[in-house]
Amino acid sequence: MNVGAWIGLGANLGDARAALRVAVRALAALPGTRVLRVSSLYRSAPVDAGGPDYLNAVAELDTPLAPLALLHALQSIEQAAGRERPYRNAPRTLDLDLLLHGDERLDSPELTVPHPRMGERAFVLLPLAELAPGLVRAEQLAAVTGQRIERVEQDWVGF
Ligand code: A4P
Ligand code: MG
Repeated sequence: MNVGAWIGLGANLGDARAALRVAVRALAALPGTRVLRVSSLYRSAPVDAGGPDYLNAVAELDTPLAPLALLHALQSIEQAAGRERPYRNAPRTLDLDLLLHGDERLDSPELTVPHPRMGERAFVLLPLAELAPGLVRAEQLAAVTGQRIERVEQDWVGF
């Protein structure tokens, strides 16, 4: 049975926009999976991290993949984009986070859903609120107004 899953996409090294476009196509190519919607592209200042500004977006999937299978698929897509992990929150060519997977609640180091930090991050909350306002609370948005973020492009995926 398929479920709705929400993916956070981010990149701040190399051609970040191209990496995010390739990533959305790779998501759409996962077994039985459809990309239902993709948010606008946002430019954001690094949060708890250094390096260049990030490009971020959120995608809504319809997928038969169970949470761990989907996480592993996300990691394969990151690897294919040349992701290296020299240290936590290092600048990256591509980061794919599993934000929500249906009503699933999981809490292990390998996979925690809902994503433990999504509620404190403008680069997740704004694109998510654009697609699904009901998933984001006004207090959460109010708490992240200090984080610099701008919406830079709509319809950037082109598929
Ligand atoms: N993991 C556990 N739960 C999840 C989940 N729901 N989704 C584990 C994805 N991974 C999950 O991730 C580290 C470990 O988290 C994995 O082994 C996985 O099993 P990672 O991608 O290897 O490392 P990371 O991304 O450096 O660490 P982490 O903790 O995922 O950081 P975040 O929270 O993803 O933050 N600022 C801006 N403006 N935009 C950004 O996109 N991203 C980060 C990374 C920091 N600052 C940013 C941005
Ligand atoms: Mg990550």
